[in-house]
Amino acid sequence: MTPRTDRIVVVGAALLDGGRLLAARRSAPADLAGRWELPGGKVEPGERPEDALVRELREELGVDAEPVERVPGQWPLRAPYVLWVWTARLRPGSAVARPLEDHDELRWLTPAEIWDVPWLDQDVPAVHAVTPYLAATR
Ligand code: 9L3
Ligand code: MG
Repeated sequence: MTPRTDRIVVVGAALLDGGRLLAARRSAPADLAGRWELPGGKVEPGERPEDALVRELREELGVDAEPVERVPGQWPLRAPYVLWVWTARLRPGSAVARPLEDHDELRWLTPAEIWDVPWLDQDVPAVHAVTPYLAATR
C-alpha cells in the first residue's frame, strides 16, 4: 500500500469579540480531554476551508460566525493533519452560549488571560500567532 503523504487541513477559529478570544476545553478524545483549543475541525473533501470553519463553529458552538482573515502559518498536528487558523467574528444576533459537542467548557480570554488555560501543545504556536489580533479588535 502507498503510504498516505497528503495533508488534511484542520481549520481552527480565533473567534474574537470585544478584544477577547474564545477558548474551548476538549472533552474528547481522552488524550486531548481537559486541554484547551481554538475550536474547529477537519475540512471535508471538496469543502473550502472557510466553509469548514463556519460549519464547525455552527456544529460545536451553535453560532453563526464569519471568517475574517487567515492567520499566516500552518502548524503540524498528528500526521497527516495540519492546522490552519482564521480570525473570525460572530454575525449580528449570534452569541456563544454553551458547547454542543467535543467541548465541556468555554472561556472568553482577555489578552492578559491568554496563557491562563492549558492549551493543547499543538495549539500553542497558533495561539502565539493569534495574540496580535486581539488588540486590533478591542
Ligand atoms: N486539533 C488540534 N487543534 C485544534 C483543532 C480544531 C483540532 N485547534 C486536532 C484534534 C484532532 C484533530 O485535530 O486530533 C481533528 O480535530 P477535530 O475534528 O476532532 O476537532
Ligand atoms: Mg473540532
